Amino acid sequence: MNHSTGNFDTIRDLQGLIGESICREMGIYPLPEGLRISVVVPIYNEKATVAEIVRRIRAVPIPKEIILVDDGSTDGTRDVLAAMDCGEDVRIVLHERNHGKGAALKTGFSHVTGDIVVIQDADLEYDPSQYHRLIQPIVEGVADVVYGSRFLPVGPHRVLYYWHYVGNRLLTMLSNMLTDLNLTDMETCYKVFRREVVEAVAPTLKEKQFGIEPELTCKVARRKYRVYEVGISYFGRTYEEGKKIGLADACHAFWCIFRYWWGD
Ligand SMILES: Nc1nc2c(ncn2[C@@H]2O[C@H](COP(=O)(O)OP(=O)(O)OP(=O)(O)O)[C@@H](O)[C@H]2O)c(=O)[nH]1
Ligand SMILES: [Mg+2]
Repeated sequence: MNHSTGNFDTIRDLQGLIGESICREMGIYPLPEGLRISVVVPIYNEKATVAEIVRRIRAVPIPKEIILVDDGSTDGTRDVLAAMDCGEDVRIVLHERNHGKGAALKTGFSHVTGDIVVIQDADLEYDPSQYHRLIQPIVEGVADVVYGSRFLPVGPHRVLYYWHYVGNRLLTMLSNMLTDLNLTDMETCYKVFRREVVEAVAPTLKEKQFGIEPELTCKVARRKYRVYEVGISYFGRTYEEGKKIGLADACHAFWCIFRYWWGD
């Protein structure tokens, strides 16, 4: 189903057929004229998935720019990027050496020009087909920020590490206690912002690695932006399949929750 403005009539027909509220529930709604999203993709050693994630992002029928930030990959990801048949919608930015996901995001944020900014990991854990539902609260004017939650029941979820799940829940709970937000998944990759939010927050970002997730969350809460959550499906990968985040990252995230609660 193409939801873009070009198919405005099809969407209106569908709304007439099954009702506007059911369409909205399914993430089927006409996009505002001229709307464009910016998808920021931090990439570190993702040779096996980077071409496919770009293909999937481009397949989403929403006008967009894609900003690929290669964070000093050494596994051949750069060769894949160099060989990629990129259109004008794709911009590739290279870090000479590895700095971490937070640094890659900050670089990506400095290039965005779209109305809505979506963070997209380069592995295939998060599926771009969910963009319509993710941006919907912003398009409808009720949200400034949307988090895609793996813990709200929508779509398929790969059953994986229990202790990883417990760690995620603990970090989210602690973050909630200090920010007074009732999020269910603070650590999600799918964080979506009105561009104005990124312009206000990005210059202040300090965390170069995975501490970026609690830092972003704390700074959004502190500035009193309107935050929504949307349930997403999740196709987690194992460490053997390339997952890199570990206990040290969880401990650092724990520390960051306090640090950014204490002050910007
Ligand atoms: N691990 C890691 N990832 C980076 C780095 N720089 C950019 N990235 C990208 O950041 C994204 C997230 O990294 P992952 O290793 O998938 O970790 P994760 O998916 O957040 O971990 P989970 O929450 O457990 O799913 C991926 O697209 C990475 O390629 C870096 O220095 N280290
Ligand atoms: Mg991942």
